[in-house]
Amino acid sequence: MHDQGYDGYRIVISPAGPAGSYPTDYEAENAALHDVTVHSGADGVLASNGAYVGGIDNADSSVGFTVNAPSTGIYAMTVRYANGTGTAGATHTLTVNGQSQGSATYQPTGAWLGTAAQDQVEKLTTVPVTLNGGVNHVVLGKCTGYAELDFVTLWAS
Ligand SMILES: [Ca+2]
Repeated sequence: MHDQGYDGYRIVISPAGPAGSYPTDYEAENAALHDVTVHSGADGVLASNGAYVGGIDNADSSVGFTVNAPSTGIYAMTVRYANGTGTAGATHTLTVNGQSQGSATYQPTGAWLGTAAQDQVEKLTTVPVTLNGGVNHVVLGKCTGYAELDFVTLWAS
């Protein structure tokens, strides 16, 4: 577990131009992590960037993305995830700059990320996020059920 993870270099190069310059990917394993587990090495070989975040199991478990938006507005955030818990759905709380913006919902994917090819187990869920122009803190936190996170992508909407 590591508590750092702000991807400063990516922030520097994030486009400040028109919204059409999106999408931008943010790897979960590079986020600000609290009470979670990063899976890498052989376990992460099937994930984007060779790693993903699991163990989002406890009430205080969270994954915090520092994202840069070209202007204030509503964006679509797609989350690449796996939910291997059989038929049970899962949710994460969604907090942006300290304010609740609802939740992300994860339908079952049939397996966890370490056990099968990325395209077989990962699925995409999309949530709207309202961002300020500039730097924003987007946090996904444990809510119901269980899901692993690989990366999120922000799109102009
Ligand atoms: Ca990843």
